Amino acid sequence: MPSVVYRTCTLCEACCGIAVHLDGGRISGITGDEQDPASRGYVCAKAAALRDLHEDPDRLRYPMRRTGSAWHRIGWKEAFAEAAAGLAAVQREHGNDAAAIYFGEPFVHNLGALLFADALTGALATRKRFSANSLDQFPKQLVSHWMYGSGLFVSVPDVDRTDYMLIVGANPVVSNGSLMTAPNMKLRLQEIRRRGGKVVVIDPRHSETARIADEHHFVRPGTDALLLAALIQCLFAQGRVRMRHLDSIADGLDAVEKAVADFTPEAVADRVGIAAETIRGLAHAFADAPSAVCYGRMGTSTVAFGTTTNWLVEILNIVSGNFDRAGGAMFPNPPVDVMRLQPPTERGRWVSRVSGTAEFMGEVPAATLAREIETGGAGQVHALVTLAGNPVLSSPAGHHLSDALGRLDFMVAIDFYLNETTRHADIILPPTGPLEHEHFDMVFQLFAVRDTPHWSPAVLDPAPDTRSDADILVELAAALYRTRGAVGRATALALKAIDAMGSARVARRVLDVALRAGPYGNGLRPWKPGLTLKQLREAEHGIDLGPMRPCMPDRLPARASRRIDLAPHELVADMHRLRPTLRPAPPGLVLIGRREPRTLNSWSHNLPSLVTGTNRCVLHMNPADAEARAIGPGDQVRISSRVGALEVAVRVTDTVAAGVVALPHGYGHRGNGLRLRVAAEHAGVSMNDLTDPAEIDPLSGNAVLSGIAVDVERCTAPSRTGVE
Ligand SMILES: Nc1nc2c(c(=O)[nH]1)N[C@H]1C(S)=C(S)[C@@H](COP(=O)(O)OP(=O)(O)OC[C@H]3O[C@@H](n4cnc5c(=O)[nH]c(N)nc54)[C@H](O)[C@@H]3O)O[C@H]1N2
Ligand SMILES: Nc1nc2c(c(=O)[nH]1)N[C@H]1C(S)=C(S)[C@@H](COP(=O)(O)OP(=O)(O)OC[C@H]3O[C@@H](n4cnc5c(=O)[nH]c(N)nc54)[C@H](O)[C@@H]3O)O[C@H]1N2
Ligand code: SF4
Ligand SMILES: [Mo]
Repeated sequence: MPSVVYRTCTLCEACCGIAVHLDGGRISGITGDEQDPASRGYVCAKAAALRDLHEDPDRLRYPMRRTGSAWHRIGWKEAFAEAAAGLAAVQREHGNDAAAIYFGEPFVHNLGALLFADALTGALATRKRFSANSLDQFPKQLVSHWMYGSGLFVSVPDVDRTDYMLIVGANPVVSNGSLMTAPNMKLRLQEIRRRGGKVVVIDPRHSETARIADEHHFVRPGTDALLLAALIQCLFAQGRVRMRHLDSIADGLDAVEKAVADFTPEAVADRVGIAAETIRGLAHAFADAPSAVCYGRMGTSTVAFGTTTNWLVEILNIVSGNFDRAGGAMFPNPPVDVMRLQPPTERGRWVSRVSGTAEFMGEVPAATLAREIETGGAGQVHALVTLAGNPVLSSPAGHHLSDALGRLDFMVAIDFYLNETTRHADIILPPTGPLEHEHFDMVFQLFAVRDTPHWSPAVLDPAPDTRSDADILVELAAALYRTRGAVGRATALALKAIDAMGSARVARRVLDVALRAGPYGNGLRPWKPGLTLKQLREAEHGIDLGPMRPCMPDRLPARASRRIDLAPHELVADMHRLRPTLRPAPPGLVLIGRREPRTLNSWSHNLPSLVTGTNRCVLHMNPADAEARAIGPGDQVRISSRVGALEVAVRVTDTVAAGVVALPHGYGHRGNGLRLRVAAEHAGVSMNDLTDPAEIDPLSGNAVLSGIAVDVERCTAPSRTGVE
């Protein structure tokens, strides 16, 4: 009997509504859900690939143990016991911090994993926590932590109502938006223009987003802080600063004015690569628009001044009067108010022993994981657990990290692929796939341009004797406590209760309580009406709770005394580090990344429907740079940086600025011991064999993945690469 199950796609932050068509217990197709209030039928090519993922013969379903280079299936009980024994042995010998844990990106798309991760981190009790957060958006979160009082209180562009959107270092037409849950960004941007507004893109690439914008300006990678400071300086100089209702709740405006005073358009123009007059024009247009919003993403984050750049984005929105108002930068009102359910975010309770970076939200920089393994002494990492992460391809100098993982005493991977990272594990604990368990997008509601909660039922029954991420986390934690013999009474009881009820039922209970306690709930007063899980489950296409609403100062996190700190001293001080960068840029090429519509970080290349067509792992190079190096279209080149070198085919294109080359990340499916048969045929090379782990944003610890100094030269051997 054909049937349809409605849910959300969990592959990226857009959280589109999908309709999964079933026929005889098999997926016959996946289409956009026309009735989903947020995505209204839109899906990208990746949604259909959820079927490939479900059916992928390479996807692991049962625990595996490695002996030398051979893998054998083992039972779950044995797997948990061995995993716990291996981790406990390392911790017994070297202390708790000798075992590290790395959380990857898909972790935040997985309700069960999110809810039960604390079971495992509690059992491991280690300060060596790493995650993709510090390869991505930590700068933005640290700015929120300092300015508003919580790293979970993040401003989001009100794309549906703005009259002017300044997009800095983001390519939402391809990425489908990030820290901005807004499906079908192409249409949303086109609608800005249709209602008479303007879209302006600042990017060293003439990106797919730039292609549909009114204006695009090439910028020298890593210099956005200078550009933003100049825009803000213009607003002060021209008396266009409008604080509106923030006047009485924001501190430090004078300090901001002083901090940007030297960064005039004339002072920054050469370094940024945009004429002073153009910068001034941008400032005017932004200030004069009925509403405007500046939105910055990866290009503002994964750079040496990531935190300062993200601060200046907030400041531009605030001082132009576009903060906490329709069409500006606003705050969602998520139905599960994660921020209020969590302890306040913290920074600096300890520092990384290898980089000196302050811990933020319990994490130290992912870029330093290899160094933690290689540097002897107290706190050296000897064991690792990865959960939904592939840091060998996603973190700087991944090739070095791969070597370091090979030297660990013990490693456990919670992942369903045997890939570049998990092949180093001793035990792999594979979870069920996304369509085999229930889901609710708790994290992405924090960034949604409309509050549209959506319950996702499981589409298919999991195969017999398989486990969800939630089950694995709980059972591994219980096994660790058993091995150690030391467990508090409350923890023992909690784990027992979860085991008895089943993690999925516990997750539902927790979610129901969280919804009732949230802004649309009944405040946990059963006699009052309000949003419950039952209502959410009955609304199979999701519920539309409306657009973002002004919320200042009521929703400012309590710890910030309901005030905004415009000028956190660390950021004001960082402007002194920024000043010397006004000097002319060093000569030579810099490397940036490039996301492709049919990729998803490192783990989409084994899905046949996403790897059809031409080879996408090619280096884009400006014609002037190619000519200067006698490089022709399709030539094979050697690209080298301080930490590594690789060979790749070139595409000569004026879509990248002169002086800039662009390569996608997430490729490089080479080496022994992988079980990625489709990806192996599209192996490509890993951009992160060139990125430098020594380069981090010192404030947030975020990796620098953009603007890497490289040399490119033509390979002497003739080559036929098929690229034009
Ligand atoms: N050079 C460069 N490097 C980058 C970036 C860049 O732009 N340029 N981008 C960075 C960014 S933004 C990010 S977020 C990181 C991502 O970095 P990572 O999270 O480390 O890497 P992913 O490629 O997302 O790998 C995800 C892993 O999770 C597994 N997985 C998928 N779903 C599940 C699940 O439900 N449960 C479990 N247990 N496992 C699952 C997959 O098999 C895969 O092994 O990469 C960063 N690295
Ligand atoms: N198709 C696809 N979609 C994805 C992903 C994917 O791998 N594939 N990954 C998902 C993830 S994990 C994330 S975090 C999001 C990221 O979402 P986005 O940030 O929107 O995606 P990116 O493609 O990294 O966009 C960064 C843009 O910044 C530009 N850039 C690079 N350096 C600089 C700079 O110094 N200054 C300026 N102004 N611009 C710069 C790049 O050319 C690029 O256009 O995408 C998500 N969506
Ligand atoms: S845009 Fe993202 S959420 Fe939407 S269908 Fe594509 S991958 Fe899934
Ligand atoms: Mo990301």
